[in-house]
Amino acid sequence: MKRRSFTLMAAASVLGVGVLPRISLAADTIPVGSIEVLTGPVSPYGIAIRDGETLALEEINAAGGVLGGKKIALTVEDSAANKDQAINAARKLIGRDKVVAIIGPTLSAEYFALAPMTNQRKVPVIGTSITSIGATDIGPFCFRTSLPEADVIPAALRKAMARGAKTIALLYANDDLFSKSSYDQMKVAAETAGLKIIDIETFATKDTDFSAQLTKVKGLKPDAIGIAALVEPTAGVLLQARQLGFGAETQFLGGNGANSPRLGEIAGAAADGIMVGSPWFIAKDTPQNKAFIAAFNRKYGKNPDQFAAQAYDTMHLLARAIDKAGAADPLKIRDALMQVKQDGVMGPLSFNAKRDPASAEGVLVLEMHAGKFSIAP
Ligand code: 1QQ
Repeated sequence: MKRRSFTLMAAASVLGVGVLPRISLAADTIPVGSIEVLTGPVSPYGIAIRDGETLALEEINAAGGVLGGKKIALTVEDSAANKDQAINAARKLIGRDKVVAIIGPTLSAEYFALAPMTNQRKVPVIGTSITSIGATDIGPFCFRTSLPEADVIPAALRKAMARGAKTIALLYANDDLFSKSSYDQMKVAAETAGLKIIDIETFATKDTDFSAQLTKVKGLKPDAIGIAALVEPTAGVLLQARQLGFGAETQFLGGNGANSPRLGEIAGAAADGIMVGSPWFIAKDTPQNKAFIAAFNRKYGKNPDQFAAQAYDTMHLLARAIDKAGAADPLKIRDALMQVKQDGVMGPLSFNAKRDPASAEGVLVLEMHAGKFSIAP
């Protein structure tokens, strides 16, 4: 035994790292990959996703795994919000780990960068936080369980209008794919609903000074302001808006980037009153959601957010698809993904013919107060 492991170690050092784990993983585990933003300012989303999928993975494996007793082995790679790093991670997961499917990546910019390659390699990729228009059109191996902004934003705009808003200014980060797509959807939704757009301003995701844009917007006195950006710049806009005197008379609206507890952590009271459309809410009164929140708290000592909930459901759905496929075969798993259904923490989940979530019925409008979301009254 000693001698054998020495030989394996010698072989590993000649062939490079990673040989031993490949040998020990062998046939009794099903390799699944995940690519998430685990470092940097975007990491609150990616860490929530990793936590959610890991909890689901543990439940699946504890309940006997998939394919008659095989455990799922999850490898999570950090993309650091970098497109090239995300592509390299996908190459590594497919080439080295032979994953049967990939969950992620976190950002639309990363998804659009890597999905043409993963689609060509015929490995299913399932975005759990991808909300940009057209993501799954990249090819038949491209899925998402997150609702596109087009399904979510109109609900928040309608709520603002029901509260009396007639005019809106839109601010967005024009250097990020999600932010631009979120803005496009805000624009279409406003035009469709008859909310008059009186100004459009842009900034970059790394910007910290929004005073020129906000000063201009203030002079125009819009009833509502839509911010299409990731969480840091959204918080930055809100903090500076309060400094410039915007108060409760202005209804702030956010896209998917704002639907994170991180917004309240950074912006504090400046985020009070911002509304987002959301497919999930912590107080959702279903047995699945209550069990999820209890298990998440036991494991991590904190509450989950939307991103954790979506990732949790996605891992469970993927496990169902692997079982339905009857084999650790990415092609069969792709076909099985088109057929599986689940009633999870988000509600009923299955894919439509375009590999987007089949139903957008459960969309809620949430409003932040003291750093916490509640149902918008
Ligand atoms: C996207 C998003 C982001 C907010 C995910 C974190 O919705 O990139 O599509």
